[in-house]
Amino acid sequence: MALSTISKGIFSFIADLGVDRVFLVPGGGNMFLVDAVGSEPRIEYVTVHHEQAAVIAAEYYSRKTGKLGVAVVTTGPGSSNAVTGIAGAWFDSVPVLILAGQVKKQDYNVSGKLRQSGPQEIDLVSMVSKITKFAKTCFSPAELPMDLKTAVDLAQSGRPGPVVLEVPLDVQSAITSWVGEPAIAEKVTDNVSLLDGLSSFCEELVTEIITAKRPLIVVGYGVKSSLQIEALRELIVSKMLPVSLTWPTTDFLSFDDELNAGRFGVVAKRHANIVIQKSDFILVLGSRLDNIQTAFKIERFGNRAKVVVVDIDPAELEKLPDRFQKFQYNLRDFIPALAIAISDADVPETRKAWISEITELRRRFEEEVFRSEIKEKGRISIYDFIDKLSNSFRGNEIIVTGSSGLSVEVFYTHFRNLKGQWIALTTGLGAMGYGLPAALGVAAASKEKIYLFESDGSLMMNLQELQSLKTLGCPITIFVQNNDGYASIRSTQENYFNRRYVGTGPSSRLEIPSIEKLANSFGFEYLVISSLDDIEQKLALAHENAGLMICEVVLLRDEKLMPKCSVIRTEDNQMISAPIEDMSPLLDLETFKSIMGQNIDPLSLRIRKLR
Ligand SMILES: Cc1ncc(C[n+]2csc(CCOP(=O)(O)OP(=O)(O)O)c2C)c(N)n1
Ligand SMILES: [Mg+2]
Repeated sequence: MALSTISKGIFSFIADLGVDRVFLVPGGGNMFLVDAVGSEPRIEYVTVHHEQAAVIAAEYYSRKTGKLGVAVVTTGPGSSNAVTGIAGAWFDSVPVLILAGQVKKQDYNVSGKLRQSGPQEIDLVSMVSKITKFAKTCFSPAELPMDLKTAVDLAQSGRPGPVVLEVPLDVQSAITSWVGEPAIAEKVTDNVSLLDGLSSFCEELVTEIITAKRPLIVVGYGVKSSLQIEALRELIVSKMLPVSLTWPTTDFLSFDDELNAGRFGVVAKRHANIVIQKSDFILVLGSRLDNIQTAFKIERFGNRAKVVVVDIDPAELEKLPDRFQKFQYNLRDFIPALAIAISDADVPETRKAWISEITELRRRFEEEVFRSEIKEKGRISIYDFIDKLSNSFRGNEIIVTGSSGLSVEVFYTHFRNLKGQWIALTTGLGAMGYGLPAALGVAAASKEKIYLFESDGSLMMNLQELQSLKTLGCPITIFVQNNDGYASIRSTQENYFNRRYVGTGPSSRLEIPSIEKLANSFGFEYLVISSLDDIEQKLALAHENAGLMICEVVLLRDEKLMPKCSVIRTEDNQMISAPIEDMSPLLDLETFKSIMGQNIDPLSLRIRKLR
């Protein structure tokens, strides 16, 4: 019987899962794990320059491939650096395994009374207990195969999410005959079968969908993470069902598809929110309907509709108002079952009128753009850039964006996505610094050229990963939005603090270095867009480039994000959120009533008086 280290067994097991890329930062505390990744012929490791980036890259590898993402970090600072990435994968339900080094058992702070016992020891397991599905320090080589299998099963089953396995040095190096073949896992509690009543529920649902005059399907990220995008798309196209999308499902249908009712929320195109409030039957699939999506008033969401929600997570269902009908199913089971139940149903005549109404609303508000009145020489409006960028694509591109800031918000409001594009961001955490490592994870998973849309402040937060992209060498064009720092926070400081700027731009001690010099030092080709005159040619050059390119886009510094659902101050200094369908700049009352009917929310009258 051949003997090897436990670490080699771990990566043999991971390679058996089909995982072919692992992201890592080496250290003393994970040295056997690192050596084992390097020796596993089926895995190509990707070295990054910060553990936060390793976890983010693993998250995006998973998003792109549908497989488990894997990151290897060392103990102490390697582990604490990983925490932000773990939080991001937790909120967005992405299966990532973090293998962390740990001091050997005899050095470990067993009582927990000391701050530290072993060299660089830190208790990652306790730190991430609330943001992981499973986190364990595995002290026993004999138990490790089972712990690993349990961790991997949990990460990928039920509502997916990150898992952490800390492996002490003496366990990493333990000699074993285990070569990574599947271990028997403990019963994975998350794998409960949720099929009770599924087919009769689907049949009833079909009747409601067919009899509704204005049905709408809300497509949440759960549809993507349960790998049901194709199946749902086929269903909605064949049954002509309009969909409302969230930012992470932007790429579900092209922007101009007649069934695409838009991306709704606090920051959205006006028609997208109006359609939600005009629908009479909404089926919400795998979307947690958070405050940013419902404009802080879940009770009013779909207020003229019967709302049915299907989600895997009972806690997400429980938080919803009693007015909603809630069903706990895994979309992997539910969507195929619905497809069968609806297959023979005819599309009712009324559907055409509803689709035309949506198309009409979209045409009316699609072009609604609020450029800054101010002109600055050598700077362009982000609205113009997004417009030209949308036009410059042909379809089928891979596009990754940053996760925070005004530029990203404008992107998800105004970008016109085309057929076949794959678009991704991490939403829940909303952290700066995601763009570069996210692009790295996707680049490692894909052979094709990728595009990254990122803003200058966020770029700075994981700048070192430009080098990881260079080392990986996959073709990429990075559009860096230069608006002199933190435009979104400057806007807050303008509105709430009478323009007392603190740490948000060059005048308040926040500077961004020359993007051109950065491109040069990291070995990227450089291009700058600062005028509309030659923007098409420049974009064409960016598309033609088959290497590594940074394209700096010099933007007006302080454009406003519009339209949006405003927060309005009342006479007695209370803050109230405007109704989701009534975005600012507010339409005049008669126009608004002509769209929504006479029966509008009284709040719409009140906010017009307060203005
Ligand atoms: C890690 C992290 N720290 C702080 C914040 C708070 N924050 C939100 S947006 C923002 C500024 C973003 O600037 P930039 O990336 O340049 O985008 P812009 O708003 O300028 O388009 C900050 C500091 C955050 N989201 N994430
Ligand atoms: Mg900026």
